[in-house]
Amino acid sequence: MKSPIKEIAIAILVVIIVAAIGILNKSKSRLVPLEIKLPRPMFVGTEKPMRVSNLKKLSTKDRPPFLAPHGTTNIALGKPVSSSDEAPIIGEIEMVTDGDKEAADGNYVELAPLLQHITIDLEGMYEIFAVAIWHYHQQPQVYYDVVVMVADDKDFITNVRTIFNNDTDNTAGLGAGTNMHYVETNKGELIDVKGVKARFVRLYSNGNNNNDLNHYVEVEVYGKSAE
Ligand SMILES: [Ca+2]
Ligand SMILES: [Ca+2]
Repeated sequence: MKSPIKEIAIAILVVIIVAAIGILNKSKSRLVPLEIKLPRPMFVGTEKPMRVSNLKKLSTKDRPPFLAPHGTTNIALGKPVSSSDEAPIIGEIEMVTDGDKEAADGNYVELAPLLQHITIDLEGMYEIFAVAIWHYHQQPQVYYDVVVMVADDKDFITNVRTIFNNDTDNTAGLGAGTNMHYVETNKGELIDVKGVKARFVRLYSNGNNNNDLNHYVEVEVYGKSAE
């Protein structure tokens, strides 16, 4: 004969286990604000109106918190970077992911004029939630044809997805985008990537409103391992 006490005890145990699994799953997918440490600002606002089409209004307010799953970190930090310009004019390509975002002289890489791109190898498959870009923020400047893509392979053949594109007239020949031009500031440009899975991140630019050159102070990729 079955003991009712034993059956009740088993039932209670089952309830506890189910509840515990529920709490565990919830904490795994819990959204928390991303901690993005900003470099020192070099200017406030723009002195004169800029003659750039489709330009996002420069906000002096703080960016609202960006929510991402608990455990999301900058997975680009210290990762290898390659470039279409193998011998940069100023600086080293490693500066893109060295963790230093300050605007100071000698703290950025300058690539050849017109359309150039850099590619970050995350060295594994990641679920990506945000990409933050600092091209150059010593002075208000707008970069043209900013196109950001992710892919599974370094040659961008497999599973290529465009996550940002402000080349509205398709100058770069990568397809016309719908994102806006923006003024570079210490806040960088934060792209909401919504959890796409990829290993490689490629960023294009095609000079800026002051000259034809391309610059990077830092690029951060926020994600979690997908392996
Ligand atoms: Ca840097
Ligand atoms: Ca364009």
